[in-house]
Amino acid sequence: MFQPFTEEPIRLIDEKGNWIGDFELDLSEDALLTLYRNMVAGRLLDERYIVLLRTGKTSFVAPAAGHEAAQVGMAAAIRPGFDWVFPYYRDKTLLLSLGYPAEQLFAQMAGTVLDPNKGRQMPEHPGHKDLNVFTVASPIASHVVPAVGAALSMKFQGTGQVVLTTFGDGATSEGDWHAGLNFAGVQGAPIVFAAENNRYAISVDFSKQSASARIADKAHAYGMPGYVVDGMDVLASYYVMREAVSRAREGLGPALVELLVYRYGPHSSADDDSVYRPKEEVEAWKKKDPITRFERFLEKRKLWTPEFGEQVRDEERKKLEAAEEKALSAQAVPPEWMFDDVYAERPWHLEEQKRILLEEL
Ligand SMILES: Cc1ncc(C[n+]2csc(CCOP(=O)(O)OP(=O)(O)O)c2C)c(N)n1
Repeated sequence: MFQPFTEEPIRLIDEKGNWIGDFELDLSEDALLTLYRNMVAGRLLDERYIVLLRTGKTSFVAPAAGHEAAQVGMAAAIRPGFDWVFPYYRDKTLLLSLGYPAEQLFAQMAGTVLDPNKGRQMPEHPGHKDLNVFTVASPIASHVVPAVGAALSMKFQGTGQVVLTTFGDGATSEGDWHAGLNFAGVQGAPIVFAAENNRYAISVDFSKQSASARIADKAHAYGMPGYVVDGMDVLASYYVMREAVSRAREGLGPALVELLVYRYGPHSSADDDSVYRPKEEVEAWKKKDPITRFERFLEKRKLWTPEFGEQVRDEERKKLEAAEEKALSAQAVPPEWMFDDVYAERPWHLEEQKRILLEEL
């Protein structure tokens, strides 16, 4: 349905909220409203994380406001709990939309016992075995190679599963990234590579990252289609991802999807973005907000009013408040848990270290 390697990003909703696709929209009203609700919930979750940081309940946040449409569109295009996701640290809205329980995300941020990973990762590094979510890894692009390996095993076993892996524009300069795409292309692995291109890798802007006009162009070299998408448009993000996922599921091999987004906040809580980008640039991007754009679209279809928007925000805020309360009132992860699950059977030296730690404590 979509042509790869377009010069202009693929768009289905214009900034006024008009549908500009050349095909029939085949999503029910409920499905459209779920996309909306998931974007609102992701934005609110992001805001709460910043409050956790400022109140000393967590130590690190990677703001994701501006990435919601891309992440919600991706989540809707795969089968949660069946397909595998290898995400990166900015994917809270993707994970929430996949059904990752909010209380477990909050518990991961605060290191309480409700974190399925037992508080062993730094904040913004969740993972979920039951949901087939690979634990986020800090070294940029290091998850891309294992994602390809997982996809290849699915191909060999004929499971019909697909892998989705996400990363930022900076990740595309890493050797791992190129090795992963090359191998996936050669082997025809059922994987979709999704670049959330927010134009900056911390302070490094895209012009210093790559001499290619588009990340999607790099797909040529690896023998797969590359799509560039307006990632502030939730329907474009969804439909292009859906096509890439179904190609992979049918055995047609991998694809690279570049979603053009913008992060409104700093790179992380350890960054001051005012030193490398003008405030006016951020403000201009906020005017293209993906949630507002989708509200305009829904309004034209009589599915949205300002009162309804307020109601959705209230409902989602209440759900998140309850989840946060549950997560943060749980016990802090006991330090000795670090010795669990390292090996199937704990070797003598870890027993020894555990004993010493408990004595010290
Ligand atoms: C291998 C490696 N090098 C450097 C870093 C430090 N670092 C953390 S995030 C980041 C920028 C990544 O930017 P991008 O991939 O564009 O994603 P974004 O954070 O913009 O969403 C860097 C360089 C790292 N974590 N791993």
